[in-house]
Amino acid sequence: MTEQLLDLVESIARDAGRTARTYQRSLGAEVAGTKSSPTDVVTAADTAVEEQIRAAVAQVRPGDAIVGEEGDDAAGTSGLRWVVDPIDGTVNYLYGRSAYAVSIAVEDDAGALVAVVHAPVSGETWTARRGAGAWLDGQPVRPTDADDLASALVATGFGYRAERRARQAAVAAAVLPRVRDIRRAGAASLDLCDVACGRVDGYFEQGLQPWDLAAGRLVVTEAGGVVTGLGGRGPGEAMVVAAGAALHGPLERLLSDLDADRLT
Ligand code: LIP
Repeated sequence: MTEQLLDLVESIARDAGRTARTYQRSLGAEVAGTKSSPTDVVTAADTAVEEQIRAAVAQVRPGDAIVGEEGDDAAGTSGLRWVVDPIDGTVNYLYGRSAYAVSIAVEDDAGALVAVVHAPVSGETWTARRGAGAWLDGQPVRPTDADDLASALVATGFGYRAERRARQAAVAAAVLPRVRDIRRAGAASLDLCDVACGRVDGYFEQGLQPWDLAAGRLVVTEAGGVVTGLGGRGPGEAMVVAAGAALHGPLERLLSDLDADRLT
């Protein structure tokens, strides 16, 4: 059953990616509005792509619930819930940059069951099934074995509100001399997938919403990585820390010492 469900999610994500790419190339990704701040933009593509995904789900699995970044929550009767970020990496998308993804997870009461993160420009597609593994373009993926912060390449991101960015910048400044280097790609789902396939050793960010996190989290955990908050708390808006099993502890302790999950 989950194999067929994953195939359906991947098909819908790829179709959505084609729409996003078409908008980006031909129509231009113009700002249609803003949300939490003047820099928290939404484009016509965000809305169109999410509407396309919602319509596809309603046609094939009408009893499923849907939670998406751009639209209203849709209740369901099946016990399954689709968690959708139609274009994760919206600012990259707006500027014609390639680091954005269609991120879709389907959850049951125990969490994510299947996940797809599809990058329309590169075509790379990460998939995961709970208890079965995680793949990039059909090949198994795993995090690095890094266990030493000083040689770790760590990704992070920053929020849309200036007061939160100021605090995040202070945390990043404290982390930077303790690690090899920092990368800021601009799409949480791709940052998480980079952890899963070893393109970075770890990732942390405050401010992620459920649709930023849901799919990438399953890809990381099914690849053998660890995704938590700080101090034994689960991952969420306060903090997401993702890494291979050996590095997660040192990175989580560093961020805890910095009180990095203090919300601003
Ligand atoms: C983005 C995240 C990214 C974060 C950005 C933004 P969006 O999501 O994927 O990690 O740093 O501030 O929240 O808004 O592009 O869907």
